Amino acid sequence: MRRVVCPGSFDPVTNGHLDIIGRASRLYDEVVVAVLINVEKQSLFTVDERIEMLEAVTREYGNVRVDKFHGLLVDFCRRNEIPAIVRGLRAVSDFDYELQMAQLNYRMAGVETLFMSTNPEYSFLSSSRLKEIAKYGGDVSGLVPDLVRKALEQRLRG
Ligand code: COD
Repeated sequence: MRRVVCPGSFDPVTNGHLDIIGRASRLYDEVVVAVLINVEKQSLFTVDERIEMLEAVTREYGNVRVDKFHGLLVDFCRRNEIPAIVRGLRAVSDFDYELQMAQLNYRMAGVETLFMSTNPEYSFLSSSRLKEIAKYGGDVSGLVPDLVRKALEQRLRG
């Protein structure tokens, strides 16, 4: 079985993430979306809330599983017998960070990283920008699935 992991924070999942996950699901038998448990970073949604949203919006693909991990991504890959990571590249500014991570992951465990270019429709989109727009009452429809938009409204504006 050809399996790949899409790792990230997904706080919350955006249409940019979904575009990468959906395209990966057409290339692989199984895509494992792995949410990082990072106690040092303050997040808007808990890991379980993020997983619940991801499960709901990826259900239609049929071959996407959502999981969580802490520690090193390569250890998660080893435990789950996953030989490759898929990452989205939005702009040159993503490249340095992504290249270092890809090289470290290969060096540590021989896990490959494949890069997918962003859909131009979402190249400007990140979870942090999205939260800022939502926080100040901007319209995020079209940038996130509807259930995420509602969750953002509830969380940020009560
Ligand atoms: N278009 C296309 N792709 C996008 C878009 C968009 N608009 N927005 C985000 N993406 C892609 C990102 O490029 C990424 O590939 C993925 O979606 C997830 O994005 P984020 O921002 O939620 O995820 P990150 O960057 O916070 O994830 C970082 C990891 C969790 C992968 C990383 O920190 C990690 O592996 N941590 C564990 C410790 C470890 O093993 N470190 C590496 C070796 S030192």
